[in-house]
Amino acid sequence: MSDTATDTLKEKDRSGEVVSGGHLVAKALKNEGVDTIFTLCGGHIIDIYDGCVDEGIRIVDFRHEQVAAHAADGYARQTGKLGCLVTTAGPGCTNAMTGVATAFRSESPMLHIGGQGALTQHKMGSLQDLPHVDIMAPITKFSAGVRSTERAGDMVSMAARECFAGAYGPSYLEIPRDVLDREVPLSSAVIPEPGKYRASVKSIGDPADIERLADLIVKAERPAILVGSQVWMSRGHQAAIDLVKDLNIACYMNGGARGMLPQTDSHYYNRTRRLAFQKADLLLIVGTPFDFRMGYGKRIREDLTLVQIDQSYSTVGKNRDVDLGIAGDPGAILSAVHAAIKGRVDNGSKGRDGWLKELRAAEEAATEKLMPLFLSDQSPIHPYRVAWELNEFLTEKTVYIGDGGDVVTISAQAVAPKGPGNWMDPGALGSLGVGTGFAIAAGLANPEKEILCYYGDGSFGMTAFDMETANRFGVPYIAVIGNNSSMNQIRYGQIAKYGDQRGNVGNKLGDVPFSKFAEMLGGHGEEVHEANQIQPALLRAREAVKTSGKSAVVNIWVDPNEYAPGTKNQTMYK
Ligand SMILES: Cc1ncc(C[n+]2csc(CCOP(=O)(O)OP(=O)(O)O)c2C)c(N)n1
Repeated sequence: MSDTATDTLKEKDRSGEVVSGGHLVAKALKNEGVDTIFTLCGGHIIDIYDGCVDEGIRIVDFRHEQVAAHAADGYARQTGKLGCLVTTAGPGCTNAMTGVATAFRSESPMLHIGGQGALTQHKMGSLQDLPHVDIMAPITKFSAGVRSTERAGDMVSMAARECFAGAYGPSYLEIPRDVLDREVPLSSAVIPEPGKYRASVKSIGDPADIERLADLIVKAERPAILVGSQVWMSRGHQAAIDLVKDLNIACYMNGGARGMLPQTDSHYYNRTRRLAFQKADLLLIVGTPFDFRMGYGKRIREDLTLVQIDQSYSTVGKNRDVDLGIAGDPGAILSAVHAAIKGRVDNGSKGRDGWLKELRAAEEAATEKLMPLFLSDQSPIHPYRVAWELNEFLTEKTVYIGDGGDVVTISAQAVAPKGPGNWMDPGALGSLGVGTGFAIAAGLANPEKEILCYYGDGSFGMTAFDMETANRFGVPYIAVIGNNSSMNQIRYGQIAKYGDQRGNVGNKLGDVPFSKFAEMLGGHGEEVHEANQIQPALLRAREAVKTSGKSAVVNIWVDPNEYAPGTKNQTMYK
């Protein structure tokens, strides 16, 4: 057996009698259903790559760990399986933190495996040494170090299991270089068998609560449901769709659940959430917390019957009292309630037509009000017009990713993804820079889909260089930039508070012709200055991506003096 703490160049033993830590990691990842790792190389982690080669696990290497981390998160969102990020020690880990933290606040199941200096050099000041386990602990569900080669695979399984315990989320595992490189007899290694180390997470809570909820639903005259990201992440969306349609319930979607119902569905609502929160007699909140995006629950009428279903026990009733709370799997719970209702003589669905009509009329009125902005042909281009054109452009097979401040907030007013999983956003951490990693992940997970990322110019500048990674791995995408040469979402509040002179400080960017960036990488680029040129440019970009296999950039110059309503009343801070 080699002592790889000192002999890092000793040729790998391929006899099959021994196995190294990196190979055990790869075996355990394979058992978890991981088919791809997202990474940026470093001497501490290369044995994992060698293991992945043996196990047939695809290695997607990036130019920045933050992007790799967002991609691992995005891959989990898109596949419903464990995402896996592998980074080297020290800066490899710290660069990835924003991606891991984004997954933490978005409840996305990803395993981050990080390198560390050799155990034999513990606390001696080895290259890139940092206390990773401590650093990562507050932004993961589980953070631990692997202390022996024999346990490397076992600990991967343990960390992966934690990612799916309750509300999903990330885990971190630090593996010292010598632990990873050391070769041990195969017989001494612990490798949990697939399917034998997990309980089902499809729990429905107390069956009596299912009956109670069934009662509440059949008796409700004005029910509404808000379906959140957990429902998509746990793939409970079909159960939600079946319930909503059969019971005739007004359905609102947020986060990853957007696209679950298409805009054309009669139960789809999105502009009347506030009204529904005020006028419903029964409101079901499923898989989304009462956080700032929900005004901490304050916008919901006090005396309606409020039911909260969540994967996490500790999210139920947080910030807002509820009448009934159920912790468990959203899809399993909704299916169980639906089944319980099927036995009832009258499920109450017919009596709700008037309520749905009332909401529909309000939806239409709200859309009517926005139409002049959506169709504005002003110059410089109104950001609402971009949002409208993007929505017109989307197909059932387009995954829409939003990465930016104001322009992206505005886009949510018009863009309605046309299928489940076709919406990706950073979630509660509000991290700019998710777009490029998400786009690559979405492309790798869905080779048959078109990927479009709408960026602010500030956001595009943060992580765009990994567009080269997208091109290198054959997953080109359409990048659309709402370019206002500023960090507008922040700028608005600064101008309002400090006036024009002091308000334009620290938020202005240069005028960058980003189309040239796509061209530099061998792709198609366009600069768009007129509203009527948006759609033709998008269509040309679609064609160019198909024919060239390279990402395209449509750089749309938008009016820097137009802002989203949420930015104007600073909803995010209330
Ligand atoms: C990583 C990160 N840094 C800073 C912020 C604060 N922030 C929120 S919106 C915004 C401006 C974003 O500018 P851009 O992407 O160009 O979109 P715009 O608001 O101009 O439409 C900033 C800096 C953030 N959310 N995330």
